[in-house]
Amino acid sequence: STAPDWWKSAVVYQVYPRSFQDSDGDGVGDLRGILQRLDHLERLGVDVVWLSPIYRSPHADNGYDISDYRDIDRVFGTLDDLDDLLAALHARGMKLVMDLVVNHTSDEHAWFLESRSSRENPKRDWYWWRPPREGTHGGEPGAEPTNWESFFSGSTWAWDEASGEYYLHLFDVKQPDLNWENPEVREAVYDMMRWWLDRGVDGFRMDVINLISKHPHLPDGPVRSGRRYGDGGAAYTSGPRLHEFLQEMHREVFDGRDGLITVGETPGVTLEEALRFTDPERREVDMVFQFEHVGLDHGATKFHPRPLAPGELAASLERWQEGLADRGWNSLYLENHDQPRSVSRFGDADEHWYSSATALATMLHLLRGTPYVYQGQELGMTNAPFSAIDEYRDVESLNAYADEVASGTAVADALYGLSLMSRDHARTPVQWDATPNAGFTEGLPWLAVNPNHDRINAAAQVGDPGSVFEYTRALIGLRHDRPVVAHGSFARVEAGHPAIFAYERELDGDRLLVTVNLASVEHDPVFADDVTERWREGMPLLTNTLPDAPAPFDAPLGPWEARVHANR
Ligand code: TEU
Repeated sequence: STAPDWWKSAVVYQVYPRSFQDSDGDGVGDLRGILQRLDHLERLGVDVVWLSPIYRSPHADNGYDISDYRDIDRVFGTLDDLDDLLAALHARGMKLVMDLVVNHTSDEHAWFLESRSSRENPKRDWYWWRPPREGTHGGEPGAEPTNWESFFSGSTWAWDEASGEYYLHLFDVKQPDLNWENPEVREAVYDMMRWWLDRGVDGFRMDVINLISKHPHLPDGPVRSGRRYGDGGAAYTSGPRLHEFLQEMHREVFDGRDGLITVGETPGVTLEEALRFTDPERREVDMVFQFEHVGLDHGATKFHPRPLAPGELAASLERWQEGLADRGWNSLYLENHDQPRSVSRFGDADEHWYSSATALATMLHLLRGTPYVYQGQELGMTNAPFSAIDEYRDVESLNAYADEVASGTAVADALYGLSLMSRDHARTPVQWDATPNAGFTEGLPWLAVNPNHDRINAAAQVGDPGSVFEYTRALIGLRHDRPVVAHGSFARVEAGHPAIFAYERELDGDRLLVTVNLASVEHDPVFADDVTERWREGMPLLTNTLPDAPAPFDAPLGPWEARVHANR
């Protein structure tokens, strides 16, 4: 895997360390816990492990608030543990990607403590400090320098009484935004990145990297009717110097190093922007996480979701396949630590759990791009059945709930939104076995284990050919065995119903036909004559209807049936 674009045929597995495996009984997952579970990852066949943040942190946002970039938080272990994990992954032929959270630090980071200490401090300008609006007094409602609403509710500005100014925080009040306009900030970040690469890590997943360049005038944003705060997105998403900063980072950090993988997390990114990020000639990042398909079901807010129409998900993914067909590269994901479980959200976890989990996996893994598997997705883990607010832990959920209830939403309605969309659904402990804490911990888990771990767990699935795990493993194997999966072209095939997502992949005469019914009802595919002609002699390669014999390519599709045919 020394080709410069080795990551095109790789599959990445995301570990959310807090919820993966606890080794010391404190109820929180840790690095030694991950070490104990490497057989699972190796058996699945993944090439790269991405770790959500394990750095020193007060955990206001589960580690996305970093107080020391060069040390491991005690709850997760030590630098020695990290070195051991890195060596063990490398020994098994897997790479390690670290989370890079440099849009903001923790308010407990030494840089911010200095910056906050006085207006004259040399690091004052490392963050975004601003006086109250003209004619107002700091701390009073409406005195904030802009009207922007934080991702986690409330204003993006926190009043600092001692130094008499506000600081900017797009996320939690404990996550002050770094000022990337200041070259010292950028140099400090690049230096830290080089330090990790020198230690042997293989790349970075860059948290909200498209928010690092703010419009220097910090203009107010539009306010939707009935809302107190405005949407500042236009002022800080894809800001004026974003690509300059990323190209500088590439020169300063990545040039001359081989075998790395970089992925930018870019909420709200457009197709045109994604092309700018991932066009290899621009030397920015290898790929980005776009958000279109995970925003389709958002209503007025993400906590007021709407059901998707048949075909909406497929149409969105198709658009991105087409858009990044010739230049650039897609990352492929349905889940991460911020999203509900895909089988609950896009599938049918109640009536067609196995079929819909495997249908979604088929669709995802055989698209053009680099697939990301989020821990537990390979087991078909589902949303948590939480019904009371004290079962939730996530700052976004707790703040949104408080906000809703304060503005008059009925408690039951606010809870309903969380029951569909809370980030905590992705964060319940990995279900290793059917024992009381699912094999995750000997102690009290920091977030409740999903009671369905008695049915849905790794011990029951690994080695069972009819399991979501083994099916996912087969899909990953296909990518490794058949270059057409990684490198082939993509073309959607019309199949007569929007809920049928059918597409062809082609590379040097090797062809695949992927046909997935993304619905809980049967659909009969209707193909054009040229397609029928091409696939009449096709050979079934994979289907999620075991133990039934594989059906012909144009047979009626049962609920969530998926099939893959090859031309040789
Ligand atoms: O997320 C950024 C982001 O835009 C979202 O996906 C976020 O979860 C938002 O609240 C969705 O409503 C990244 C991290 O993945 C997330 O865990 C962090 O909380 C956030 O940045 C701040 O670091």
